Order: sequence, then C-alpha cells, then structure tokens
Amino acid sequence: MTTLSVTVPDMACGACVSTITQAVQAVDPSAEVKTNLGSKAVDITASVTTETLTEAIQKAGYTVA
Ligand SMILES: [Cu+2]
Repeated sequence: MTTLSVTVPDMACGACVSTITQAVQAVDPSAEVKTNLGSKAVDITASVTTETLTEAIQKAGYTVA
C-alpha cells in the first residue's frame, strides 16, 4: 500500500477535485482519494507507486507541490 500526501495549489473547485480523483483512479481503480479544497491537500491511499500517482495528477494538468 502506498500513501501519498501532496499539495495541489491549482486545485480550485469541485471540478478540479473530480478531475484529480478520476486521474488517480484511472491508474488505480481502488485508490482512496481524500481532498481538502481549503488547504489544497490531496491524500491518496493506493496500490501503485508514488511516482505513478504524482504523474497521473500532473498529466491531468495540475502541479504537485
Ligand atoms: Cu476547478
């Protein structure tokens, strides 16, 4: 199990949240994605590597801090 806690500064609204969630679940359908719009935090529990998760978010067009 991989856990990844990152900040995504350009996650601004509910559409961003669903885009990011879908991008992560595209690489791991069983991934658990928790987002906090206020703090721009994205916490993921998944069975793929942190690199795969980070890349998925970046390919969706977001910066991972
Ligand atoms: Cu948005």
